[in-house]
Amino acid sequence: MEIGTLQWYPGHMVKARKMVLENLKLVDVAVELLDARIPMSSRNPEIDLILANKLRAIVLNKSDLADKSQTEKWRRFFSTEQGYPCIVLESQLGKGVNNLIAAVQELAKDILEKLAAKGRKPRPVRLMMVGIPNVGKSSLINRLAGKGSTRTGDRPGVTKGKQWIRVGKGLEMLDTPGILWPKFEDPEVGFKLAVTGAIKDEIINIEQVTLKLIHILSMKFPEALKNRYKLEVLEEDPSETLKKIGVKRGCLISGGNVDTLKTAVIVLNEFRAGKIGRFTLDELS
Ligand SMILES: Nc1nc2c(ncn2[C@@H]2O[C@H](COP(=O)(O)OP(=O)(O)OP(=O)(O)O)[C@@H](O)[C@H]2O)c(=O)[nH]1
Ligand SMILES: [Mg+2]
Repeated sequence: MEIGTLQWYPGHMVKARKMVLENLKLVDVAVELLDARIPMSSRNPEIDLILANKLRAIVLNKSDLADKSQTEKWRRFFSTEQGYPCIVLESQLGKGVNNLIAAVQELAKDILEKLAAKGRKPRPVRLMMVGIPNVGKSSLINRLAGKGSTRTGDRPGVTKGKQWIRVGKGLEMLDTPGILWPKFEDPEVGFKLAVTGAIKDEIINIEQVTLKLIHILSMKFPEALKNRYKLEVLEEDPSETLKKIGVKRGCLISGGNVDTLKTAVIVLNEFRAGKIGRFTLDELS
């Protein structure tokens, strides 16, 4: 499927990568945020290289929008098969945040014990968030920065201009997250990134993405789609279903035709807001 002309600027990516790598040097633990609706597609394929030699926790964020049993399967996959502590989170509401703090502290225990053995002064565990655009990095930072945290300000001697935020006792977080560009050759992955909002709407073909979404929902979750838009039956052709939805929602243009773009925007936004239901698009069996 053609989701639009995707342009990734190599220069921009190189710069972003360099910044992530530089910041990573300053921390003990990286928290890799994934979108629970697309745990595989929201993973930067180069992540293992970028995070090599770094302790890592994985967060399945936006779990409120994903299928519960799928999220549990993914959590087990990452923790059991890949060996990373994996925390299910809703960073908007802050649900699961304490589990994340505990996991980070547990991960860094050895580092701190080694420092202590060398007679060094105890210091907080340092962490940073990494993830693709829109996955919830800033929301999570704000959540962690909320209660009981203080901005520690510039710390000369570490790196000029970096802001550290103290999170409760014994934890410190870099206030700038590492943005990992999504990267894909597989158009299916491109679709999943577009439909969940990881790729800017300006560069995707909204109508095409929505038609594909309607197609998938019609095949896999027909009742959810019917219920949301009060449709008695679903058409075989997703563009016919889109038109029916447009009529229901009064998205008409002169001549009585359906404004399909306006309708597509509504469906896409309602999907992203979880109004059609909770779906995981990268499924584990
Ligand atoms: N439903 C839901 N929405 C969330 C959650 N976490 C974040 N969001 C929403 O997702 C959108 C993006 O969140 P941000 O925290 O700005 O994401 P980000 O990773 O910092 O994005 P960039 O700065 O663009 O890389 C916002 O509209 C948030 O309100 C969550 O757990 N559940
Ligand atoms: Mg952000």
